[in-house]
Amino acid sequence: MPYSNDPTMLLDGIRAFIDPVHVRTDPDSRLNYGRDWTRLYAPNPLAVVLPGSVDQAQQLVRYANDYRLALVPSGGRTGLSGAAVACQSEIVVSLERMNQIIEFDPVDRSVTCQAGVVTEAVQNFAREHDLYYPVDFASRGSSQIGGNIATNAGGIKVIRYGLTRNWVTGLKVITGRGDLLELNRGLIKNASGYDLRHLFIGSEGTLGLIVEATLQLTRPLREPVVMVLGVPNLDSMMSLYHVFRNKLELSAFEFFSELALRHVLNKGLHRPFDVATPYYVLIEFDNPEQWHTDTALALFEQCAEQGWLADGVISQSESQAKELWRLREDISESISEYLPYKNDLAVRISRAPAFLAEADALLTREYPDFEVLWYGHIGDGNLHINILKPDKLDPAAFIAKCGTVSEHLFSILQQYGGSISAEHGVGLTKKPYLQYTRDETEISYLRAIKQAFDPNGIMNPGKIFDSHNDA
Ligand code: 2HG
Ligand code: ZN
Repeated sequence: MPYSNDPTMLLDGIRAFIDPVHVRTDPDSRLNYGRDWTRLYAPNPLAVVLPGSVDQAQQLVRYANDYRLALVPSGGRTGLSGAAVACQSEIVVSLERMNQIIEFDPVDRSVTCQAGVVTEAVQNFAREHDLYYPVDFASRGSSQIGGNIATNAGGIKVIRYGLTRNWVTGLKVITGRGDLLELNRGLIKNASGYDLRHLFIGSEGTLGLIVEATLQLTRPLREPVVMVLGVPNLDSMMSLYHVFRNKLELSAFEFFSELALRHVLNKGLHRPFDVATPYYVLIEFDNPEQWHTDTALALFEQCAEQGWLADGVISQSESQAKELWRLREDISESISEYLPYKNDLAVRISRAPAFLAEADALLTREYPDFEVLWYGHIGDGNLHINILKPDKLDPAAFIAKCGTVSEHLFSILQQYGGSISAEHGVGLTKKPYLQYTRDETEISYLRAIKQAFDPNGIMNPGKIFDSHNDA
C-alpha cells in the first residue's frame, strides 16, 4: 500500500467504510475525545472515529496498518494516567456507539456486551436480574467496560471480589495486526495453552481493540452496612483492619485523611461525627443476620478501648450508607481543580504499615509547603497519594518538583516490592517510572508481546513504554 501524509485523503479513505458523520474533525470532538481526566496534556488528535460494528472496527485497524496511522482506543476517558490521551495527531477510536448488551445467560450467570457499554449499565442490568457485577468505583456512570478491561480496573470492592480480571470470562478483540480473536468464549475452565485474554486485560490499548466482553455476575451483597471510624494514626488503621477482617466478611476497607475529608466537606457534605481525627476508615460488610452488626459494634468497643479509634458511625439505612460512601468516593472529584499530582501505589498488605511510615516521613520532609492528601483502598494495599498544586506555583515547576520526589518515593516502594500503579495504569504519567516495578528483562518481554500483536506499532503508541517501532 502507498503511504500518505495527506490527512484529508487519509480520512476520506476511512469515510469510505464508516459513515462520514462518525469521522469527526471538529475542534470540540478533538478536544473532548483527545483527553482523559488527567488534564496534563494538550489534546491534539487528527480525528475521532466512531465505528458502529466489529466489522467497521476491524476495517479501521487494517486501514491503519496499511497507512501506518496511530490509533488511540477510547472508552469513557475517566482514566487518570493519560492512557487514552491523543496529543500526537493520532486517530481516537471511540466505541461509544457499540453500547449494546448482546446476551444474558442466567445459568452461566454471564452477560455479553459490546465494549462501549457504560459500567453502571452493566451493574443495573445485573441488579434487574437479581445478580451483581462487583467491579465498582466513583466513575461508574461514565467509564465503559472496554476501558475497564483495558486498565484492569479495580475500585472499592477489590478486597472481596478482586479486579476486573476476575470477572472477564470472554473477550472479542481485534489485534494490532487487524485479526479478530475470540478469547476464552465464556468458559470458567480452559487449560488449552496461553490465555491471551489476560494479556488484553490491562494492556491499555497497546495490543489491539477490545470490542466485546463476556462478564461473570454473582449474587448481590445482602443488606450491606457501612461504618466510618475516626482513627488517630496509620498504625491504628492497620490494627482495625486485622481485627475487623478476622471476624467479618468485609466488602470494603477504605481510608482517607482529615485533609482529604475537608475537601468533600467544602463541597457540601457533612462530617460523619463531631470529632475530627487525622484519618478515617470506611468499612462495609454484609449483614444478612443481625449478629454481623452486633459483632461490628462489639469490635468497635474493643478497638476504642485500645485507643485505635476515637469515634464512629454505623449506617442505619441504605441511604445513610450511600451518604457515608460519598465521603470517600467524592474526594477525587472534589480536588480536581487543584491539578493534583497523583500517585496510585500498591504494596502487599503485610508490608503496608512499614511502607506507610517511611512514605509519610519522606513526604512530610519533601513537601513542607504542599497539601498532601492520603486516601485509597488500603484493605487491598492500594494507596492514592494526591499532592495539590499551591495556587502561586507554576504547573510545570510543580510537576517537576513532584517528579523528583516520586523518584525517592518509588525507590522506597521498590524496596517493599510494590507497584507504581495499582489500578490506574501506566499510560503516559507513570511511563518514566515503570522500571521501579518491572526490570529491564521483564520490559523486553513486554516489548516482544507488543511486537507480536502490533508489529507496525499502530496501537496506542508511546503508552506504558516506548516500543522501538511506535507509529
Ligand atoms: C479513587 O479511588 C480513584 O477514588 C481516584 O481511584 C483516585 O484521585 C485519585 O487519586
Ligand atoms: Zn481508587
